[in-house]
Amino acid sequence: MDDKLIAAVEQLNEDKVFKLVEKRLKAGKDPVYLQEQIRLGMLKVGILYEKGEYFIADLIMAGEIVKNVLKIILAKPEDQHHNKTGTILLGTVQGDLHDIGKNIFASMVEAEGFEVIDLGIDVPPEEFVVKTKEIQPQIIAMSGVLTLALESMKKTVAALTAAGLRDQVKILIGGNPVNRISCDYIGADAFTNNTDEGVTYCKNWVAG
Ligand code: B12
Repeated sequence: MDDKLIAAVEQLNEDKVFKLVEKRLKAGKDPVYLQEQIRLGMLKVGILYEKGEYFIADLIMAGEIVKNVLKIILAKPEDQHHNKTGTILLGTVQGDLHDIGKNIFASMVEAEGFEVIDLGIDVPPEEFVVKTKEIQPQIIAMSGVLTLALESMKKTVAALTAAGLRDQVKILIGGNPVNRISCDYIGADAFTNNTDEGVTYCKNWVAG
């Protein structure tokens, strides 16, 4: 574990986070490892928020720092892939505005050659339905960090089923509150709170 980097994120020390990340990247550290350290720092931010030591403004600041530093960590070399692996329709579900985990997942599947149509945050079920008809993705990936996101995911799968689209797509759900029980309740094909595992699901699905 990279204690220094984790602490810099926890202390919302943007300068230090950037300096440490740049240093680690130059030294050849794996971007996926660095991204995981950032996530661990964010977990500590969440704990301080729960304890009442940090406030919403701190969460917003933490979100901005991480968003900016991930641009450096996940910057991908141009022309990495020429053949499209598949298409993924992605979004943070209705009522949820958290997008850092979603954005990490997007960068990772793009690096594997997937085309990602990112609907952004607070995406209503109907928007997933309309875009699924339009784009015909092989995979729909939904992100949610709040507990309430589980209900939105369930509504989204129900809306896809009602529109007759459910059987045409694989559905992946990701984020802190997802687990086997919620996956069954929602009616998704797979769940994970680990982006690497999410990428593996997507690769396996398009490989048949
Ligand atoms: C930053 C942050 C915010 C920022 C978000 C900025 C942004 N652009 O995303 C802001 C300030 C907007 C915010 C707002 C709120 N937040 Co907030 N937030 C956080 C915090 C500190 C970090 C979240 C984060 O980005 N983590 C880092 C990323 C990398 O981790 P991640 O999102 O979990 O994603 C990883 C996996 O889950 C997974 N993953 C995620 N999505 C997907 C999708 C796919 C397809 C796959 C494969 C994988 C995957 O991969 C990622 C990488 O490992 C967490 C605390 C925590 N411990 O998580 C609270 C937290 C999530 N927030 C919380 C709360 C309560 C709120 C507010 C309600 C606060 C309020 N009173 O207003 C609002 C809700 C706004 C809304 N409607 O969404 C609670 C949620 C409690 C709950 N169980 O519902 C938490 C847990 C804090 C706490 N401990 O109380 N928040």
